[in-house]
Amino acid sequence: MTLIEGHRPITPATGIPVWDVNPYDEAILRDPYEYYARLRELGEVVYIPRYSVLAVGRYATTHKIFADHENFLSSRGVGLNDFALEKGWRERSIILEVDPPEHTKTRKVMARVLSPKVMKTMSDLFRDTAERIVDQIIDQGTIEVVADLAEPYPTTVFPQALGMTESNRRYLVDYGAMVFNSVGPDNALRRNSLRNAGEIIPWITAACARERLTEDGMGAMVYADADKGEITHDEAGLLVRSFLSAGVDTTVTGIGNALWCLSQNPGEWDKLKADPTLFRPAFEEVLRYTSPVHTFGRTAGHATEIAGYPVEEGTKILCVLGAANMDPDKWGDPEVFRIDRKPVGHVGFGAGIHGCVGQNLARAELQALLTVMLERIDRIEPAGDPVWRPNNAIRALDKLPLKLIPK
Ligand code: OVM
Repeated sequence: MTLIEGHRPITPATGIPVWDVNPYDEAILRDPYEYYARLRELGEVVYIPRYSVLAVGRYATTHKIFADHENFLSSRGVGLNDFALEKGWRERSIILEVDPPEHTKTRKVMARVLSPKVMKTMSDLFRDTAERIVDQIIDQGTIEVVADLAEPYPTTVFPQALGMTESNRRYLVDYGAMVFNSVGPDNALRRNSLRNAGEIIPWITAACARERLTEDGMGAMVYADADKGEITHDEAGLLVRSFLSAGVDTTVTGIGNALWCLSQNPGEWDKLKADPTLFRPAFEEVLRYTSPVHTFGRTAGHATEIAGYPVEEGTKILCVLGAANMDPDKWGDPEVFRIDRKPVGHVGFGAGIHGCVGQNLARAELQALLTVMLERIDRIEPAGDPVWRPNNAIRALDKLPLKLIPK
């Protein structure tokens, strides 16, 4: 049988609206809000013939699919390729691309290493590095956020927290782009980011080896759990790889998107400056408003249903988190960025058993950086048009010129 994007084509159930759209069109990836709105308007679930997939964008249904890991599997890949039919582009992740019971064991190890208690031990590192980088950019006056701040900060603190003895900013950023573009179809974005795979994957794999990691970082904690017999030593290496896959691009994007939101909404910056304890709801609102991971998929493990429509075994479902986070049936004035909204239940970190295990680390990084910025910078002003960097799974900036007005 001929596969489409590595999965079996489906015949959608009668009544499911058909939409001739390419969700991975670069124009949509750059400015997705109309696509999100149309997807929600069309129905609970939509069939997209171009890729023979279903897509969901209403909040309640998207959340329900993420909560239902028994019907909607991760082990067949969270992109368009069905791992039951074809091998992926790399050895599969043993936390992202597995179901229970395999998932339970690796998730427990990662949750312990990424616990709030461990995150507290990182706060000096996060704060000191933020001070150093913010001091540098203040002297510049006008900065380009992505190159001057959003990429440098995580690629400095994160490898240190992990205990990497040798780091490479370009490789880490490019590997992240590769991981997330690979969740999409075989388009130019995916092919271009995979071009350097032959050079980057061996570097990443080598960086995950125990002897390349210090004895006091998160990587060593994962290997210590292997010593205790909770996981194998090979599995420890793959979990360290998950840190490198999921921990860089996402936080780079979080920083860029946060500064985009705050620079476009100076009143919200002022509110936060006046009361930095609003950091937490402010960051959750950035996640709701920009959905750094805009789309992740699931695969129907057996015949099931979505909103009453039958769904065949093997169906790929695009869960459009960006659309769910903007659903007016869930959020009042969803297109308004309000730092005190407290958007409880947003799916920016996903939901259910696969919900982001690194979210405490992400918050700690963002908190350290934003706190230092709010202490030292009076105002931030756009200094040119923002440019988005299309990616099949991530909504990230390519360029954000900003003027910093120090206190
Ligand atoms: C992994 C992985 C990769 C991408 C994303 C992710 C958001 C995890 O390799 O485990 O979580």
